[in-house]
Amino acid sequence: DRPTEPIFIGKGDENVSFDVPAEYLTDRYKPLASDIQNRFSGGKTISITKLDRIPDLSFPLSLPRDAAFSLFIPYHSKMASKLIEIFMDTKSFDELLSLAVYCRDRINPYMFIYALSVVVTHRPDTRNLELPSHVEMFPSLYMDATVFGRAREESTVVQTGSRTPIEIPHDYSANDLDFEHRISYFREDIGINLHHWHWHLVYPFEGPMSIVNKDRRGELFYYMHQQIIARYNMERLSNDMNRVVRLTNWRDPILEGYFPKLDNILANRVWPPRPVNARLSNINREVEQISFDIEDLERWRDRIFNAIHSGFIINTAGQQVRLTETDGINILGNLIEASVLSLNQNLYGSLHNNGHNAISFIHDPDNRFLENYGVMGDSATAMRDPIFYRWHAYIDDIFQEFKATIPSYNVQNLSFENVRVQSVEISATGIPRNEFSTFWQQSDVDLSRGLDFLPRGSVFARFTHLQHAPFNYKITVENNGNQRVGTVRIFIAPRFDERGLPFLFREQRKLFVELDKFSVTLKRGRNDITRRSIESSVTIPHDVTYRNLDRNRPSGNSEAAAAFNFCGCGWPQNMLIPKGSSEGFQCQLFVMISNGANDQVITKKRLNHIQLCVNPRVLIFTIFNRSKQVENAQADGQTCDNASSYCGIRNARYPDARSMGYPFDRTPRDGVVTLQQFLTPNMAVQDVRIRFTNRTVAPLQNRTGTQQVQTPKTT
Ligand code: CUO
Repeated sequence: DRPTEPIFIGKGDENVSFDVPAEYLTDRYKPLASDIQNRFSGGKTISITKLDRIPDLSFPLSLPRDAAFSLFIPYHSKMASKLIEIFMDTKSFDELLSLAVYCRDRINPYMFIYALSVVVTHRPDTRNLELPSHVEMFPSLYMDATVFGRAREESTVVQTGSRTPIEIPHDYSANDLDFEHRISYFREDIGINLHHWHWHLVYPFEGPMSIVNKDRRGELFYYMHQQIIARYNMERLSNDMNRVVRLTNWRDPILEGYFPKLDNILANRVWPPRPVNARLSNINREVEQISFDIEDLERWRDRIFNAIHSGFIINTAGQQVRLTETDGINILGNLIEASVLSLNQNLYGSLHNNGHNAISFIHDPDNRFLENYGVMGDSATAMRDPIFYRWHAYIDDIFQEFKATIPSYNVQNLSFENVRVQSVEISATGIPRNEFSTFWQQSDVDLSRGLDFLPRGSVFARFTHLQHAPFNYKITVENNGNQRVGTVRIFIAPRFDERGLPFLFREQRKLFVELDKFSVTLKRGRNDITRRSIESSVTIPHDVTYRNLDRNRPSGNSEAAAAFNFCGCGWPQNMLIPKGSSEGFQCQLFVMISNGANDQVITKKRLNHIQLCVNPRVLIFTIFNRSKQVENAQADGQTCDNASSYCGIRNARYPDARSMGYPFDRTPRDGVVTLQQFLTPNMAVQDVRIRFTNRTVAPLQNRTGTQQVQTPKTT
């Protein structure tokens, strides 16, 4: 009399059922239980322990299952936070699994998955689990809606093994009549959007303090988004576009429109578009319990600028808290976002989050048309919209305003005594020295985990993304002191502005994009350092971004499967280098070696941290599948440190004691006008070019977990 509920896993044709306590079934499924069991029996069965007491879920249950859930809406994020707390409070893995099964058919699925993902990635007994990629669980958030009709046809009519991937055309959301469309390959890149979703999963702004309160979280909010803007601007300049214009006047019409072409399968709606010249207005939507005026945004903005210029903020007790050189940026990051760590939300509000809300509800500010939020309302989709960058350029400018109030780095802050960087060059097979080669590449992603129709089995979508040929850095360093540890910091920036004039340092510094950062031991005398592009501290490898994309990937409980699946936060390796241009976009590669003794962080292991995700139809199986491995895993075995520059390190403090963005995060010292004048002997600059070839490389058939990219022949 214990009916079995089917749960599919996406890989192959396996299916797994849960032996669910009868009391757990919802009223709708109770009468159907044995029928369902008959239809799906034959796979593995997993027994679920019945809990004696189900905790009070009434608050998270108050969101309808088919409502659109947005973390930017405080009412929703508080519900998710409550659910996270309830999951975190379960005493054992079995209890968590049981409660998750109970919730699965009751709680709003998007909230359920978000909350469980946060929990799974932060609990010591689950955080080593392998979870499916978000794009496989919710493919509709990441690609053109027409793909799914075609996938349905393919998977219904054609047998597994004979199916051909469904190609997503390059120009599915607009054409070149829209000027901004030139750069849609960046905005709509699946890996970039996955990174953003993961970042916000690792750094939620609401939730239990044990999860939210991570080392330098506010500062990382500033830095990771600053780097997005720097990267976007470099991408724009390489496409002959101007740098993004800040969204400053919130009463003017917004020039950029965006029509996402995405389905919102969970809410059974299409994602609302935003026509050109839409205007922001006061928001008052009872259903999401959200209301604020444009004037509120302006008031918060003015108070924040006031605080920056006075050098302190006022906390809730009415006391002044100084915005110091070391902590000021972290305080401001949390205050402007705003996270629950904001020292005074009454006074400074929630500028950034409500900017997202004002934009995402621009088409229906009072809910008279019963429309959901637009793509700006979800971290998985926000980066598709050109307005994201205008908004974040504005937010970044506030942080820059603060950075201009703290002391500039003097020569001593930048130098490393007796260390001289003599040269830096980059090289790649078959490509001229100091040139990067970029081109298009196709990749496949398995849609079957996120589709709920039969028959099962993989069905792939094939998308085209930017790629570059892997390259090496060669750095020659002279150390005239004793053996020491240094930190190598590598950045790249464009040389010329929109008018073709060389950048002045005060502008160029904001465009420096971090490419890598790592420690080296410098012996006395000459040191030749070689570093591969795929080792970058800002990126994760291609196959980690797309996870199960590899058809030949190791599976099961093997160590190999575990090692390549953990850490989903990280800039996608394929987007490390901007597109450049066919003439060769001219850039400057910058290398600095700073004194490792000053950069080091005393690492205390923390109990909380990290990422991941899950789909109602997939997740629970996945947890179970890995439970054995969890028992055997060392508690802190995996550090997830391969993209630490933008994502931090799991269970540890941010690995660099310097201000994030060092040495470019501050205005230059007196007398420095050009990059050359900024340099100290432990730095070097090399002119480089990024040459784009308009060719498309076919998907790799045999992936092994590391990136293998062929270089196309130049025509
Ligand atoms: Cu990442 Cu505005 O913070 O989207």
